[in-house]
Amino acid sequence: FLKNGATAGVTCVPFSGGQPKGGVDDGPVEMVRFGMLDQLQGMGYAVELSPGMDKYRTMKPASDPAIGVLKNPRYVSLAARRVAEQVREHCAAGRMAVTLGGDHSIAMGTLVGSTAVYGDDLCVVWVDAHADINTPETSESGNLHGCPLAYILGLCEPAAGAGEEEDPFAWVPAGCVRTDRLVYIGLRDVDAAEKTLLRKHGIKAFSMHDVDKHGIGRVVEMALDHVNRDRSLPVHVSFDVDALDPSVAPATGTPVRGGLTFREGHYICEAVAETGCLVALDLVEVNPALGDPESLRQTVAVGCSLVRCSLGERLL
Ligand code: B3U
Ligand code: MN
Ligand code: MN
Repeated sequence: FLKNGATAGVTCVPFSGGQPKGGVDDGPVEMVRFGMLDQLQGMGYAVELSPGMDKYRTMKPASDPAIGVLKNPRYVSLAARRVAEQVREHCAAGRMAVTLGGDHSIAMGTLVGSTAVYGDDLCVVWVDAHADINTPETSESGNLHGCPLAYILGLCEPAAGAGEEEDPFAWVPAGCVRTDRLVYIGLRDVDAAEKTLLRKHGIKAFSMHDVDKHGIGRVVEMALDHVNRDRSLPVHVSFDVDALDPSVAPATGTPVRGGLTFREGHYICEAVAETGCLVALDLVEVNPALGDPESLRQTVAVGCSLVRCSLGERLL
């Protein structure tokens, strides 16, 4: 799929509006400061950086009252819509689209962008402690980083006749990712209503229980078999750093015990890279404001190394 796979199209999204904790907007800058772009160039990639990343901070509407339970709905919508356009441009140019968040609500944008180019062939591997599939009806927190997949898969009830004014996410093509082309790895903190949605729509998920039971090698193989048996379809990996155990990635907004080890996280990235099918990668929820300087360094470093492994860095 990648005509020009040696170019990484990097989009930095300093955005925190999908959840309440400040600091996650500094994730991308810290990763770049740690050398992310130089590291990709060192691996032989040309790097094309999306312009105007500071706009994500300044595009916050002056007034953005909650719609139902949903917090910052207009801001999240505006940011994700811009992400969608920047990712779409990278994919359309045949670049490997790498998006550094920012909270996970921005994946609404990355997936609209990648599917705009690859259509519903696109397979999604969602690596996360959480399912991020709440609808506006099921969300208890009102935080939109817990909702992106519900919009993408088309699980949200469209308010009858609602336009942009009532539904800021009316621009998201509902169902742009097929439910049978999504697979989760790493789940361990899933709301009751989310479990019902996963069951109802027959969405494949490998929890930490499955990782313990089968080992990460077998889990990744089963996950790829489910969405992409022939290893012929384009793959988008959306990696929430909280999928990793908090001992490995402590600087994140909603750490959950019992997560992926350092190696298990990297193995997922390496195994997807080996298929040659990766077209887009999100690395989200690195929050440099949480924890001591060593926690921050550790989390930023692991974020960068997950990106490098996904883009083909090998141990030998
Ligand atoms: N499912 C909960 C919690 C959560 C989701 N994503 C994160 N936390 N990081 C929610 O708020 O929707
Ligand atoms: Mn998460
Ligand atoms: Mn997430």
